[in-house]
Amino acid sequence: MPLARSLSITSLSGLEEWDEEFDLEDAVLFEIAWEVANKVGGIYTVIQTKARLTAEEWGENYFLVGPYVESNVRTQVELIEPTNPALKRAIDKMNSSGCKVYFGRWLIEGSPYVVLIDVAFTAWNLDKWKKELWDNFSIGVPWFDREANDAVLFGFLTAWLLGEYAAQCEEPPHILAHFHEWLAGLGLALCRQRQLPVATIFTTHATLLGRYLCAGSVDFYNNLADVSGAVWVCLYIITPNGLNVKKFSAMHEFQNLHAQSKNRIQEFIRGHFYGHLDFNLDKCLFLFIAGRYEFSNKGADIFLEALARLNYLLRVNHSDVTVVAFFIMPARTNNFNVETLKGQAVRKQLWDTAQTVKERFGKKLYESLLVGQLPDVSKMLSKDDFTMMKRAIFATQRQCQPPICTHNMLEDSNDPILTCIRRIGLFNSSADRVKVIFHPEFLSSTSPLLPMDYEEFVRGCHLGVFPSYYEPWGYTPAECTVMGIPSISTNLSGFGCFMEEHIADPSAYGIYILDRRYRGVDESCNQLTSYLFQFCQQSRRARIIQRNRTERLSDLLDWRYLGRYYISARHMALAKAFPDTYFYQPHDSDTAQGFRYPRPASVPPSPSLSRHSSPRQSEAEEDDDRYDEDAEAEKDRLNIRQPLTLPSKKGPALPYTLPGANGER
Ligand code: G6P
Ligand code: 1S3
Repeated sequence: MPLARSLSITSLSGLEEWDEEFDLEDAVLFEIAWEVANKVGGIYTVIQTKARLTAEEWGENYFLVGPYVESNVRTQVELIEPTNPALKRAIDKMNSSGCKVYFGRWLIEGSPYVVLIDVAFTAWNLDKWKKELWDNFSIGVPWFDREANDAVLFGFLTAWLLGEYAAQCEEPPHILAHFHEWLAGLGLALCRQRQLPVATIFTTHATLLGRYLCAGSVDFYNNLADVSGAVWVCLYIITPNGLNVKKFSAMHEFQNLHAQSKNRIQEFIRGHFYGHLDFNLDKCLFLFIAGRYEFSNKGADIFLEALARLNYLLRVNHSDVTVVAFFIMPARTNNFNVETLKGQAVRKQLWDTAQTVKERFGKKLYESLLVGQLPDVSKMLSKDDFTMMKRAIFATQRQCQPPICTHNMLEDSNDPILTCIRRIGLFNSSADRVKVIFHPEFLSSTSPLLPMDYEEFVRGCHLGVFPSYYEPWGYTPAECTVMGIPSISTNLSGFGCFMEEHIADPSAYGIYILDRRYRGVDESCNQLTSYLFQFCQQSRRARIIQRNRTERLSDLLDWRYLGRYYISARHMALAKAFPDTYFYQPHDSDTAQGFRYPRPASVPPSPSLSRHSSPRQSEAEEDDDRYDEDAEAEKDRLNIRQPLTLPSKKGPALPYTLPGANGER
């Protein structure tokens, strides 16, 4: 019998990583998800960003399993011969039995191997497999449900692959299969039913039941006792998701990126609001919400309501700040609308006119200097120049308000965002201090309207607002954090709870966590309004400091740290399935409280010392962004870095008690 191996971790630069001496050599990890090399939503981000870390741990024995989608493969995958002999035999065997299974390298960080299964090619098995599903599990699948049919095919093919791989191994294999979401989950059930020698893990990222219950009229969180145990499990075992954090060598580099991207958003605004640019773009704040279009689950409802209240507050307080709130949520559309495209065309025309006049002006100036004369300024512009400029100005006249929606909506009259906007009356009028732009399509750098990819757009905004009601984790605020952009999330989202647990004063770091758990909707909406109003009252300097702090939290969201939860789960599963070979040693720190970021060092200890509220400070000083940003940042950095040396060197500090962490089998 092989020696039982224990699992240990070591500390590295303050962030602990698993000890490489742990021998996983003969264990093989299959990670199975419908979103492997196939972007549908957040699960793709989990798999894609985590791949590097997982490949580092498992090397040649890590295989991602997903669906074969030709268009994706053409752009993302290099098809090669299978590297593992047993896997090659298994794939060959399946292919000679009427399947189409491909092997390749996914061209992302970590270059993991992928096994891609063409589910449509095996659709002839569907009825047979559905019958098996009914006979063995009493699960019936309607014939017309494409998604469920794909899940059946994918599940059976995955179980086939794992069974075939086990059969092709010369020695009894140590297979670990990690299934993501219900679309892949059937494979796990079949592994169990067929008693395959496979250790299994299942991760759900959200549940349809949760989505529907929360979006409906059920007061879900106050009636949890009536909800079945299964839903509890789906909602409350949460494994934090990380990101690949890109660190810039210079502290201020991400601030420069903010300024560059903000300029590009401002250009778009100039076009969108042509003829109504009666607000100061330099005092304009960009807020946004983005994600799957689930109006109330993602909190678009409460955000709109809070914007209406914010509009009122800014107006009655005679604020010179203008807020532009973007809603980036894909809906069914018929392409961009004419008025929106026209806005960008008008802006472009103004720009071209200015360039032409500038060139003519410059030429005259040059010629005058060449002959040693100072130019007669009154003659520098010709009649033609004036005519051209007047025509360009006339083109900016507009009879309607700047549009709310950038696209022609297919269901305009009953679209939830538009319906709500009609009710609350935020129509982008001149008097409104809050303007709204609904972009019902994900962003793309090739868009004729707003040619920016999502990352650039986030960098250019001031605040991400994600007041979700149903959000198992929530990547959007995490993405903001690693780019140094403050965000609002809720204590009903995995991200919000995680940050609340780890940061002593989250809002000082630009992490606003809305209470949607213990407050009613109206109260939560007031809280959101007050966060937004406070944010609007900050000076530029305060925003810069806050962004520096936000960005420094990014270590906390790095897979190098959060990957440990997945690593623990994998090691636990191996130890449970193969107790003679693997031994999972839970550490004291598995149940420890974790650690907390302290309050930032540069928060003034007393209000009397606060520079931002100092009555003697002039507005110019407030807005001066040339203060010693790096010194301020360094002060915070020293204060923050320390707690990142996690409490135990023996094991990962797990703020959540993982199931089975007490070692029971
Ligand atoms: C960054 C840039 C500054 C710029 C500032 C604008 O910090 O480095 O040069 O002034 O962004 O900040 P704001 O919050 O007003 O967009
Ligand atoms: C789900 O995607 P969603 O936006 O539909 O999975 C994500 C990745 O785990 C998670 O962050 C999100 O909360 C879920 O909702």
